[in-house]
Amino acid sequence: MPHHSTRVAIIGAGPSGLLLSWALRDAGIDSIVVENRSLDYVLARIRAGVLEQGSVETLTRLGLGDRLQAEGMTHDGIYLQFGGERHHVDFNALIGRTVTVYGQQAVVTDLVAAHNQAGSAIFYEAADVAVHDLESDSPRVTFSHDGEEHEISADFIVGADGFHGVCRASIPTDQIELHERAYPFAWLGILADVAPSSDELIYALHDDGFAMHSMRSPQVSRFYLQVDPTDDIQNWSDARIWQALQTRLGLPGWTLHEGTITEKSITPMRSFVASRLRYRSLFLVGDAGHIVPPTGAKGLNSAISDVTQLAAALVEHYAGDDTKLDGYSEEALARQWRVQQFSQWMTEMLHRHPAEGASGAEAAAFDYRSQLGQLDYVTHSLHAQRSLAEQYTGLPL
Ligand code: RFL
Ligand code: PHB
Repeated sequence: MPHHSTRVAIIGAGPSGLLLSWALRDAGIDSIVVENRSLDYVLARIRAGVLEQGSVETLTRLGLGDRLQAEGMTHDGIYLQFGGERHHVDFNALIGRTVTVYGQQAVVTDLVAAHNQAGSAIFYEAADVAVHDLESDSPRVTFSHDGEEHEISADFIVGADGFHGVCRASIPTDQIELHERAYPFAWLGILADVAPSSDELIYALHDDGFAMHSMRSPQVSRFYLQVDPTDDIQNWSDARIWQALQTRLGLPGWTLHEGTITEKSITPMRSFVASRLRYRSLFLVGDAGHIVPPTGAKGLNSAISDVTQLAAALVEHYAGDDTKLDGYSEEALARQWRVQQFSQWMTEMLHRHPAEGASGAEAAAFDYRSQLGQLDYVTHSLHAQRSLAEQYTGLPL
C-alpha cells in the first residue's frame, strides 16, 4: 500500500481545496489534495461568477492574478429591476468598492494550471475516500487510486469536499449541529454564446418570478430563472427559456440578445451552516461547512475567505503560535452568519414566494407587495444602497 506523509491532507479539489493547497505551498507548507472526481469534471463545473474585491486581492497576492486582471470584468454596481423599471446601484460611487465578474471555472482553471506547473500532489478520481483518527495528532486519509489502496498521514485534515463530502459527515453527530433552511424555489441556469445585453448584472423581480442576467466574457452570457424546485430541465426547451427571459427581463427600448445555449441545469437553493468548522484535527472550509443561496454571490467568496483565514492560521501554527488556529471556527462562523443573513435577505426580496397552505395565496400576494416596497426603499434610500453595496462587495474580514 503506498503510504504518504504530509503536513496537511486536503479532501476536495474544488476552489477551496486547490486554493488552500496553493496558499500553503506559497508559505512552504506541504500538502496533498485528494479529489474523487476527474480533472475534466472539476474543470467543467460552471457555478459562480462574481468575485468580491477582497477575493481578487487574495488571488492576486498569491500570484493567480494575471488572467484575472486581463479578462476579469470590473463592475461598479448592479441593476435591480422591478415594477417595469431598472435602477442602477453604483457601489463605486456609494462606497468606492467594485466587484469583478470572473467565472469560478476560470478561477479553478488558473489554480489547476499553477499546480500543474509547480508539480503539486493532487490525486484525482480517488475512490472510497475516508478520514480516520481525527481525535489524534496524526489523522489519516485512506482512498483507492488506479486500483491501489493509499494512505496519507498528516498533522491536519481539511475538509474542502463541498456540501456532500465525507469530512463533515465524519464528525460524531453529538459534536455538531446543522442549521439548515430550504427555499421553495430553484435556479435554472444557462450559458449562451451571445454578447451580454447589459454592461452590468441585472437582478429582476417580475410577476412571473426572479430572473438574472450575468456574463462570463464579452462573448458569453449567463442567465438564471426562478423555477419550481421539483421542475425538470427537460420541461425547458431553449425557446421556452428565451421566452421567459424576454418576459422577466424585458423593458421598452432595451433588447435582450439571444444566442446558442451551451449549458443548462437546475440547482436547488439552500441555506446551511454547521455549528463548528473544527473538530480536533479536522477543519472544514467552503461549502463543506456552509452553503448560501446564490442570490448574493457569496458562496465562492466565503470559501476564499475561509481558506485565507485557515492558511494564515496554519502558517502561525508552524511558527509556534496556535491563537489563530484555535480561533478559526468561531471567527469564520461569525463572518458566515453575516453572509447568511445578506444572502437570505437578497433571496427573499427577489423571488416570488409560492402560495402554500390554506391562506397561502393571500400571504404570497402580501409578500410580493412587501418585497416591492422593500425594493422601492433600497433603490431610493442612500443608506439602504450603501448597506447593499457594503455587503455585496464584501464585508471586511
Ligand atoms: P465545491 O466546489 O463543491 O468543491 C468540493 C470538491 O470536493 C469534491 N468531493 C470529494 N473529494 C474527495 N472525496 C469525497 N468524498 C468528495 N466529495 C466531494 C468534489 O468533487 C469537489 O471537487 O466546494 P468548494 O471548493 O468549497 O467551493 C464552493 C463553491 O463552489 C460554491 O460556494 C459556489 O459555486 C457558490 N456559488 C456562487 N458563489 C459566489 O461566490 N458567487 C456566485 O456568483 C455564485 N453563484 C454558486 C453560484 C453556486 C451555484 N451552484 C451550482 C451551486 C451559482 C450557482 C448556480
Ligand atoms: C453568475 O454569474 O453565475 C452569478 C452572478 C451573480 C449571482 C449568482 C451567480 O448572484
